[in-house]
Amino acid sequence: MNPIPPISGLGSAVALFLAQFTGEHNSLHPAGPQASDIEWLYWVIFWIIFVAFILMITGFARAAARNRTQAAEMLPIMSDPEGDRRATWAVSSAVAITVLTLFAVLFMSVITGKKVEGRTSTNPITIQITGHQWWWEVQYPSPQADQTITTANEIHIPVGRPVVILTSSADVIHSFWAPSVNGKRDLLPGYSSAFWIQIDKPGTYPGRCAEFCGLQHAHMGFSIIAEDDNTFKQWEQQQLKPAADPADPEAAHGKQVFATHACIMCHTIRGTDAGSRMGPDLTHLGSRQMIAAETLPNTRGALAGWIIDPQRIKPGNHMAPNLLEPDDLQALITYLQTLQ
Ligand code: HEC
Ligand SMILES: [Cu+2]
Repeated sequence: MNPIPPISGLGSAVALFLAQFTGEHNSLHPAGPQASDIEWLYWVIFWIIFVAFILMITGFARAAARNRTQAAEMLPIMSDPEGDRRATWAVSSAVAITVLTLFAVLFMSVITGKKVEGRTSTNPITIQITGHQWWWEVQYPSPQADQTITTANEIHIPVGRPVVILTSSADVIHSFWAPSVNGKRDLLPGYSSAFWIQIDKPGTYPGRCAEFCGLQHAHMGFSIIAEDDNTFKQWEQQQLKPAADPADPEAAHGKQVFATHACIMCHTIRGTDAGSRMGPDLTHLGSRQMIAAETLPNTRGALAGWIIDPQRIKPGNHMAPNLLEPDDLQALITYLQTLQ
């Protein structure tokens, strides 16, 4: 028997467990008011359970110690009305305390739920999130169609400003969860719901799909990027622009490759003829950190690997492989990288 696999399995389990206590993917590192409310409830319940645990273990230990001395002589069963009364009293008060504590916890979770739901604002930012197998469509709706931003997997928001997230799903049930920002929210097909988030500290906050949704559920990440007002406004202005025209022949060739291959059947690049919404909007692909729902960094090499054989990287995902000539592939990537 080879002892290595179980040990390394244990090692990664421990690493995974410890990972909860570091970094931003953590409900105990709240980044805004909703997450702080949830953290408060967590600690209240934690300490109640901790006290109950100590009381229970103490009770067990005392009972065990007492029985050991008495078990030596087998005592006959004797009637002991005084002892019975005391036992009845002890059990009844324990039951009463338990019920009261559970009601208190219920009350506090209802209050916390109301607080998390109840924060409102007259001037929020609205973001529509649509779950797809296995990526997130992110839209900043506007009454004017040309003022609507569409992107994927990376959600930019300004620091300190309330944001309404509207949810929906294009296929199956997904769940939107950024632990340091708010609780899990299911995205249900055919049903839209809304909830609030707010982040008070600039940074990048990771999130995951938290409802098993098929083969690539584990590769369905997103991030919320909280930035100061000016940076957010700049990002917003940039995203509103249609795609930049290719500045050099290589990029122009790449645009041609995109337009003459299957890409246009699934992707949108605003300002070109590509207008399909099966896959992520690529108009500003170059402004994203990661691709394929946080699966790969947005680099030349990763783009090449992804475009040639996305099925190898994320088996079962809804993008087909593309057999491109090396020249065409290079030009295509050059073009995609100009889409800032
Ligand atoms: C059959 C539909 C389809 C075709 C054809 C297709 N794609 Fe995709 N593409 C997708 C889907 C779906 C995703 C999202 C995959 C995921 O993350 O699970 C995607 C993701 C991408 C991404 C990553 C985007 C991001 O922000 O994560 C890039 C880049 C991309 N496709 C480029 C291309 C190019 C270039 C072509 C043509 C050579 C192409 N695609 C053809 C459906 C398609
Ligand atoms: Cu999922």
